[in-house]
Amino acid sequence: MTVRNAGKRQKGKFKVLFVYPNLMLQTTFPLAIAIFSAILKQNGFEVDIFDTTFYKTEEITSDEKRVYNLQITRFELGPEFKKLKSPEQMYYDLAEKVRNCNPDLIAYSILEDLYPQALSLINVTKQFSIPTIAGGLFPTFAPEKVLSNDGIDIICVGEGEESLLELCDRLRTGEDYTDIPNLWFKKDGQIYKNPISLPRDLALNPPPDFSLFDDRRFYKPMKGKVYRMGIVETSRGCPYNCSFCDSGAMTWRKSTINCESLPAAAAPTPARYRSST
Ligand code: B12
Ligand code: SF4
Repeated sequence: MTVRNAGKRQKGKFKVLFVYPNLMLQTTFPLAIAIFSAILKQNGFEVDIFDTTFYKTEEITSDEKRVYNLQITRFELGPEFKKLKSPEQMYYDLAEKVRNCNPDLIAYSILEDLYPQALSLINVTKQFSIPTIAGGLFPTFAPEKVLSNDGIDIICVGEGEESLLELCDRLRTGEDYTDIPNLWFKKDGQIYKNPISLPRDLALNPPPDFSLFDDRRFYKPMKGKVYRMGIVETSRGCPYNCSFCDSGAMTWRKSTINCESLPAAAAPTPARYRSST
């Protein structure tokens, strides 16, 4: 087993620090992390997040580029969205976060566009020698590439709900975890691959945990106005196979799920999450 320091922190509470590389001010929150946070908390784990949304990593935002290209209507985010911190501060803050949080597992969720930023964040977290997993679309479709990074120990290929919980359980008790479906890991310079599991039954997912995120993550411009909004997942997967899209390439989930099978609780409605319309 080559995972750094795995099994050395079995006592006390087990903490997972999510790291979310993001485009500047791309405010809609990552649903995967909100779901994982809810599942992990339900199972007695502690969860924290480091999110790069409010650092000035680009000259202008992707939404501002769309305004410039006449794709969307001009909009004005409030003054609280103008207080962005520098990229240098981002690396310093991440190191501080890891020191203060002292996590047992660091968990990255990575989209392809954000892989370069993820690499620079991994350069910071790898100095702490804490077991580190990466999941999401990019590790799913470029697993060897991501796993070849010496700051990444484990990759999740495909869906993470069951694999991440199982991994945390086994790391907490010090058990071997190398047979967990969907996870790939490194050993003696080789990559070992576990098979992909059956698709997750979405009805098993608890309501996403929104409390993890900065409140500004719930605001998004649309048609020139800024709305408070969230994401409700009613299906996963696609039966088609368009060559430019990765949805069809996820062969393990070809059918969608009828939203009627979802519990009402999957669509969170408390006043705190009300729509601003
Ligand atoms: C909602 C959505 C958005 C929202 C929210 C994005 C977000 N951060 O979640 C908004 C509008 C902000 C958005 C923006 C963008 N998006 Co978008 N978006 C989607 C969409 C429609 C659904 C994503 C979703 O919530 N799925 C549900 C969650 C639960 O699934 P998931 O994220 O895949 O996570 C599962 C697994 O991947 C895995 N997993 C994920 N992370 C981790 C981490 C760990 C540790 C583990 C173990 C497992 C794991 O487990 C999860 C649950 O099983 C997808 C298309 C699709 N149908 O998937 C595109 C999609 C993800 N977006 C895409 C892109 C390119 C973008 C942008 C980069 C576009 C741009 N240039 O501006 C931006 C930036 C994204 C960002 N970093 O925030 C591409 C990604 C392609 C790629 N190869 O990476 C997709 C796939 C669309 C497409 N087919 O091209 N997007
Ligand atoms: S673009 Fe992607 S999600 Fe849309 S139909 Fe084609 S394969 Fe399915």
